[in-house]
Amino acid sequence: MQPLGWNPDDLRTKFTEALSDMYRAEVPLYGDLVQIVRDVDSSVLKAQGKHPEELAFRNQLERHGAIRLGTKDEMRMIKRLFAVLGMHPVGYYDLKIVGFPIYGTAFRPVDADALSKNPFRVFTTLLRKDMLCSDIRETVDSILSRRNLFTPRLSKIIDHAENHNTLSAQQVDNFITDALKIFKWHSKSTVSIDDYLKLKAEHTIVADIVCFPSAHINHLTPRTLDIDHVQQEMIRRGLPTKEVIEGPPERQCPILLRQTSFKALEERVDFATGDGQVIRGTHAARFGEVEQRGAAVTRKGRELYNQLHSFAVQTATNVSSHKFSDILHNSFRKFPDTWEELRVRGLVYFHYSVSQTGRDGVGERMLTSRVSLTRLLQLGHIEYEPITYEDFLPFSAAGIFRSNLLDHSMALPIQETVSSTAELESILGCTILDEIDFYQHLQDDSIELCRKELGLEKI
Ligand code: OOG
Ligand code: NI
Repeated sequence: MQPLGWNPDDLRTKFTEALSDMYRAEVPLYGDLVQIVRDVDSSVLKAQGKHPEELAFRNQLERHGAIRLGTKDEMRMIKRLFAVLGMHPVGYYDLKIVGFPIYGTAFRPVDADALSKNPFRVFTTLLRKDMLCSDIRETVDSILSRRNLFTPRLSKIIDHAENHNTLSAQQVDNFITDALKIFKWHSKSTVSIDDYLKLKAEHTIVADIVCFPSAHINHLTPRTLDIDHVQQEMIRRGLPTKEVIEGPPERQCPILLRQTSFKALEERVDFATGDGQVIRGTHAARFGEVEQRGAAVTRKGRELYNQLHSFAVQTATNVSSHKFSDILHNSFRKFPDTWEELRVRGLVYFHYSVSQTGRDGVGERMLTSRVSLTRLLQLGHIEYEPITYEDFLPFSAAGIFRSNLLDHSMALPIQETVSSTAELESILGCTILDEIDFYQHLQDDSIELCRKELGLEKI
């Protein structure tokens, strides 16, 4: 049992709400996006004959955000902070594939119960100094050695939570207040305009990570029931909308993750000159995003996804976004689109449960001790539903980075990379959960529960 005053799920929800309020105040356009999502989701529910109030609480919370960190110490410390919120590293994402000097993971809840309470995740990346030239690396080091994202009070609270497994109500409040400081935006840079421009010339993301006193959250992302509709509404209401929706096309059986965003805003930043003057500049990093989630796919499903997606991308160089969507649709004809076929071909993960017929059957002792899953499904003793994908897609993330940080016309070479998971794990001081193993376990556990409930020796 969690001690009074600290339940990681409740704390995560408190934190998510506080972060959302802060971001809406900082980026009013994000508030407009949230309103669009509410309007679209209400009309979807109405069309289904449901009351908008039925829009579950879980659906109204933000689903994810992202931060970019500069040092190993910051990464290590943020891992400890997220652990207090019940969020742990899942999945390895390497943005070197598109030439960005960063890699990272997503901190998120890992058990089904915690996910159902609030699935909030933070896509967290770390600057890879080994990908910078030595002159830039020195500048980065000297700037970041003076930065401390974590107040002494916050560090103490994290120590206390780890050592005593308890937090008082006051500590919880202070934790939220001080943690928010890490994610807050500052319009005053910590560096001179010359250093900013020098780092920006190396890579926009280096300037974004290094030149500010906080690790400002760069976007928040609510979930929607109809992302195509949201995209149309964003365009209709004049938001600077990203041209294409990232991820798979619209399907009968949604898979993985589809995302769109409004592009990062050009914001005013003051740079001190050292003699009491300030130079005004601008910086674009913060945006608003929407996501629609579908089923988690197996390794085989992911391979097929990658293959069909890259085929579409390669075929579609220099075509309009409209054309791209047609090409993507066509390419994905090869990805089965009924749940049964996806299941039989082992492309998607499912949660299995015993049906009413199954429960009745137990009383009547209708089954022999060993029955196959296929047979149990045929008999209607077991039902299934797809498991929701809770993670990210590296290629989609690359598309989001690209549309927010670079001139859109700038093509990025796709580079072959060797996974540096072990290196990132040693920085974090813990293992990174493989997201596909995670879904496999969820599926296996659900089958095992069915076996027990049906009193079978083997399924
Ligand atoms: C993170 C981009 C990745 C997503 O939804 O794929 C991401 C960033 O811009 O720092 O959030
Ligand atoms: Ni995102």
